[in-house]
Amino acid sequence: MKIAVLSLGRVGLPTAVVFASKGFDVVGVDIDEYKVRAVNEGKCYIKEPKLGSLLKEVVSKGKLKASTDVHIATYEADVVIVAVPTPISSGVVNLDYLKKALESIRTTLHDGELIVIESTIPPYTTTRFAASLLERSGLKVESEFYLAHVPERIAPGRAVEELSSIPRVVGGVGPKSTKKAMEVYAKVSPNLHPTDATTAEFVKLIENTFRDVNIAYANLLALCAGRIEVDVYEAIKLANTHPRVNIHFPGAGVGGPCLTKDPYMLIELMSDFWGVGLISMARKINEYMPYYIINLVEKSLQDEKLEVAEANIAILGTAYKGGVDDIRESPAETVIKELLKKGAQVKTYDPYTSESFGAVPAHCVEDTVKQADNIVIVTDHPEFRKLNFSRIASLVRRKIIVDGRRVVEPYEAYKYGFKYYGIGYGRA
Ligand code: SAJ
Repeated sequence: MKIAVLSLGRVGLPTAVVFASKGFDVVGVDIDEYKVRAVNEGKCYIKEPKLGSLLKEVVSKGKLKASTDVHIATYEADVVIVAVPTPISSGVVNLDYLKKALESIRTTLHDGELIVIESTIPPYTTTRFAASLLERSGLKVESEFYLAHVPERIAPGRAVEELSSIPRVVGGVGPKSTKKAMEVYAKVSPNLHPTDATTAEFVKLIENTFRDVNIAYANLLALCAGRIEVDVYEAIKLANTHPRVNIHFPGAGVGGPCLTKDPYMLIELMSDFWGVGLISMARKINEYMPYYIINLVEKSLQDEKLEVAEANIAILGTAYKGGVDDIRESPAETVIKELLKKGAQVKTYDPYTSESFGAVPAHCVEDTVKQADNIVIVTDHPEFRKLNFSRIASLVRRKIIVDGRRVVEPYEAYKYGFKYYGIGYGRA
C-alpha cells in the first residue's frame, strides 16, 4: 500500500518514517526543498529520539522517499495523510494550508482512495469543509473515496515511541471511512478507538484544553502558595496521592504549538456563552507566567539593591519544554525580550537549540553564568537538574537563582550560598 504524507514537519516526518518502518511505501511531500533533499539523503533535520536512525533505515530500504511534487505523490497513493499546520491568528483558526492541501488532493482523487486529516481542526471541518471540497472532484465520499480525521497525539521528544504506542481516535465521515482508516492505522498503533469525524475533532481539542486548564490551575496554586509559605510542588504531589486528583505542575509558562492554540478553537465554538471564560481565563493565567518570572527576577534583584538595567542575567533554556529543541511559543521568548527591553544584559544557553531570542548566546552553563547577577531557569532540561553549584558559585557575581521549573532543590542551592526564588515556593 502506498501512502503520501503531506508536510514533513514535526508531525508529518515521524508519521512518514513510522509508516515506512511498518512496511508501507511512503512518499513525504513538502514545499521546502531543503527538507526533501535531506530526507532523500537519509538525513533527519528534527531532533527527536530514534527518528534519525529509523529514517536512515527506511530511506536506505527504499520505503521512504520525499518529493516536492504533491500531484504525483497523491496520484500514486492509496492513502493520503494530511499533517499541515493549522495556525491560530487573533483567536481564529487559519485553514489555508489545509485548503491548499485538499485542493491538490482533489486534482488526483481516485476511486478507493483514503484521505486522513491528522492536523488539529475545529468540529465539522472534516464532514463539511473537507468532504465538500473533495466532492467537487465529482467523486462521492463513502462510496468512491473515503475521508477520516485521526488526530495526531504525539508529544515532541517522544514522537517515534508514541506513534507506535499511543491509542488513536479514528473518526470517519461514515462507517466505511472509519473502517478503512482503522485498517491502515492498525498497522502502526496497537489501540484504536473508532468514532465519527466530528467527535474525533472535538476529542483532540478537549484533550489539549484539559491539560492547559489543569496547568493554569497549578499555576494559580503556585501564586497562592507563594503567599503562604508553602511549597506548591510538595502540596501538589501530596494532593495527587488522592486517587481521584491529578493536578499538573506550575512553571514559567505554557509553550509549544498545541496547548497555546487548541483551546482557542473551543473558545470560538462557545464564544456566546460567558462560561467559556473558564478556558480563556486559563489561557490568560498561563500567558501571564513568563511575566511572573520577570517579577521574581526584579524582586530578587531589588532584595540586593540592584536594578534590572544594571544586571547580568543568565537564562538557562530557550526551548518550550525539557528535552526538546522546539522553540515555538516558548515562554523564554517573552522572558528574554522583556528583560532586554528593561536594559538587562542577557546571556542564554540551551543544550538543545542555539536560539537566543536576541540575547547573547553562550555555549555552556559555565560560560552563561560567568559574572551573572541572576540565574533564571526557564526550561526543565534534564541537564539543568545536575548543575554543579560549587563551580557555578565561583563564577557568578551574585548568588541568586530564579527557578521557573523547580529543577533545582532549594536546599541544594542554599548549601552553596545561593538565594532561591522559585515558582510556588513560599518558603524563604
Ligand atoms: N507544562 C507545564 N506543566 C505541566 C506540563 C506541561 O507547565 O505539568 C508546560 C510545558 O513546559 C510546555 C507546555 O506545558 O511548555 C506544553 O507541554 P506538554 O508536554 O503539556 O504538551 P505538548 O505541547 O508538547 O504536546 C501536547 C500533548 N497533549 C497532551 O498531552 C494532552 C501531545 O500529546 C499532543 O500530541 C500535542 O500537544 C499536540 O500536537 O497537540
